[in-house]
Amino acid sequence: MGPVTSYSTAAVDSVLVFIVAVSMVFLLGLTIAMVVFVVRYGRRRHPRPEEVRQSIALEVTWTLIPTVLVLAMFFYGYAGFTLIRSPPADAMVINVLGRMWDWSFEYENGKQSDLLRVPVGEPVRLALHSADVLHSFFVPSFRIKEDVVPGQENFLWFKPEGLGTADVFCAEYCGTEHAFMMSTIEVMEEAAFEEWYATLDRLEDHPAYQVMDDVGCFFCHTVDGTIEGGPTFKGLFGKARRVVRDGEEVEVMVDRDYLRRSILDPAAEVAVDWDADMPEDAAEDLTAEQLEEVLDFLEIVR
Ligand SMILES: [Cu+2]
Repeated sequence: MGPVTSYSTAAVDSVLVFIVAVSMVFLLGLTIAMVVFVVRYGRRRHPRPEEVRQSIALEVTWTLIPTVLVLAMFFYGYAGFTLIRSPPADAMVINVLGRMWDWSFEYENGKQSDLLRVPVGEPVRLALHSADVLHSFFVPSFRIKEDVVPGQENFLWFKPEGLGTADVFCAEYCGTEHAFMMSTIEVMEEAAFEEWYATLDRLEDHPAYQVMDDVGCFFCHTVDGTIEGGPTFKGLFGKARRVVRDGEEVEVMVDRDYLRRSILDPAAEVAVDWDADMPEDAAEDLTAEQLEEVLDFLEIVR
């Protein structure tokens, strides 16, 4: 399954295909004509040059055809551009803050997230702000990109088609970790989104919280950044960390798979700064569904 697309994907792609197709036809036609002329009118077959008189018909033709084609490219492109620059008035507004070197998102109800979660099929307007330098918000699979200029609000809008994820990059060089300034758009079912959107401003309200409390996670792990026996959950998700795996130090991304492995088999990959003393049977009492809920929880503790 490829990344999710937006209404704008087809608008941009059709212009691109049109321009490439026209260019290919001309490239091919001109190349063939050139070769034919070289062979046919070369000195060997045509030792005496001939004077060519003007041809009104020819001149009109080769002026008109490119003019029509260029205008078609312009209007085709302009239609797509207008679409991309015209967010519907009822679009959900999400504030985007770019800073060296990450993206964060704030919703109309004050909810904050590192991931841009949106419901499928709904128009979303992004209000782009920069906390420091020039960034650029780029969603390749949506074919949209916009500079994020400090001191002013820029905008983008999209309407995701289908469930799944789309990558977000910074497309304006903004410092040493520019290449890591990435995020993800997660397109969710309307109901799942509503549930996520409405809950959670208190972590204690998350369905996994009570489960984790019962299991004893919070004896060693905090959600507020303080350090007890083990690493804090705050800000853990989405970061890279160095772990020891089979006696070798490697770098891993803290994603759902890594966290699942760490919970089910704590000794398999131990972060370099920590001792391997998490109980092996920590997840013993969790059902598969609860484990996924715990992962949901760890994803939002920020
Ligand atoms: Cu940037």
